[in-house]
Amino acid sequence: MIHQKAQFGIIGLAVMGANLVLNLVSKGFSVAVYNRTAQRTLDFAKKQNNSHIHPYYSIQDFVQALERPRKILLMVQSGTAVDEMIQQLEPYLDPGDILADGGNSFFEDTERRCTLLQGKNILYAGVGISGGEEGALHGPSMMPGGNPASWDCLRPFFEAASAKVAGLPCCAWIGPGGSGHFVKMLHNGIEYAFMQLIAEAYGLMRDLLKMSPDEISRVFGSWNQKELRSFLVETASEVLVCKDPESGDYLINRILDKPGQKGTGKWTLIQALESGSPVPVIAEAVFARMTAADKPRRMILHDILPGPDPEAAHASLSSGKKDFLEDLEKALYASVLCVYAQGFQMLRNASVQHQWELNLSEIARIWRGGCIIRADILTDLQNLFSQNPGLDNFLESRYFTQVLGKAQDSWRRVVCRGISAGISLSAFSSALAAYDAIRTQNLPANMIQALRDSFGAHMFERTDRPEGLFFHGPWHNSEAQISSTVYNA
Ligand code: NBP
Repeated sequence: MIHQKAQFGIIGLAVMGANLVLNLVSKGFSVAVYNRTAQRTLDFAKKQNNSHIHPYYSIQDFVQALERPRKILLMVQSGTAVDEMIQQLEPYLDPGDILADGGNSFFEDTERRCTLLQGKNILYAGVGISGGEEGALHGPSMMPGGNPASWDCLRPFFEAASAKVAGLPCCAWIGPGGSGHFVKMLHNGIEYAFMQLIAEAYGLMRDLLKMSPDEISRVFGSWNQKELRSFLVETASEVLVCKDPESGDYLINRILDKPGQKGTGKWTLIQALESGSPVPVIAEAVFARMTAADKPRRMILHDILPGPDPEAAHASLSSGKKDFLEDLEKALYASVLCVYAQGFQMLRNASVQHQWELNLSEIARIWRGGCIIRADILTDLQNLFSQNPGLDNFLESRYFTQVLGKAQDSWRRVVCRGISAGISLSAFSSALAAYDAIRTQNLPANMIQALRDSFGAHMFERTDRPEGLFFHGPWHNSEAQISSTVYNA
């Protein structure tokens, strides 16, 4: 009996891998599958019972069952599992075969693997995939990067599998090396910040306005009809009305306020610090999760540290609920804009630093469908970056300056109300502070320079001399006059 070779191979049959297999098979492709634990492969093949799914129980059989050049997608846990799989696969691969990693790998690992395999003529790609289980099954957003020679072979599979918006696949070649995984990492950073903002908006409605989950759900639902339309706002509306089958209560009321995190937010921050890209809302979102996760400390300090009377704050708003909700909608939109602006700015910086030549318009486009941060705002960003690819920060565009101009009073009222009531609004207030910082001509940072020079002789530039000339001040009695030097950076 002659076995037809499979067109594509997937290794790793947990949530993401299994659903991507089903997705590709539904598009008419034949897929060979392998999983480290054979039982998972066996269960999957038995459950699906689909002639287009070819299960294998040894790496060698799996590789030999694939059409050449072989196209293999790893969907295993990021980290050492990827290196282990590469090691196991390598002896059976031929020059020209394509190996792609669709997990959430750290982009520098992807760069390393890309270079390593390039030396063996194996075309390596690092593919950011977003959309969770549903996305993997029905169409994720896909961000492939790495060896560009891999793209022609991967393209038909990825474009078929990915989500479609306006008839186009939410998948585009991102660039060389680890750029695909970098873009996915930043996507996740934006996701962290967006979720923190939603959580804070929920907290204001729950604690300041004393609204029920049902009512809050309707508010998110109505916001999702307008500028804030997005997967996350829609999902917030949905999760709020889900009931707990055990207690009959709203499930949200029974969920412990201890969030988890898998690391992509932290990676975004580390990269932001290393590349000098300010992403304060993402930073606050990561720190807010850490603070929230430390529930025992919060329980102790709750009884010790004083705060304002929450009942008084609630009473003061009793007649202004409608106005406050209108303010909150505008404040959330303005803050979300700041998050995307910080994220895209970091992408631009990374593109320059790594010479990736990222196409920001295309990135906005492929994030419009399938992924967790899909939102209407991305349509505006796609158009904006396509009309002006060199745009440094999209908040400079006339459209967004007008939007922020209209929102800023509401934004300030929301942050003031929350702070007065003792409600922690780390993301909202960070977004507003960042907005105020970038629009301020004279920041008090001259004081920082004075202090640094006074105690550490770090020198400063002057307002009345050309930039690039550095001076040291006569801070101490023994120093009679200002000295200057030209800084040779
Ligand atoms: P997991 O991240 O939970 O990983 C489980 C898979 O990795 C199983 O197939 C497991 O095999 C395999 N694996 C492990 Br663990 N160690 C291995 C090793 N040393 N060698 C070979 N295989 C190994 O799966 P997932 O949630 O489907 O995610 C897959 C990738 O996609 C991850 O990188 C994840 O970060 C990323 N991602 C996930 C989501 C999501 O919503 N879950 C979304 C986007 C991206 P076993 O069955 O033998 O244990």
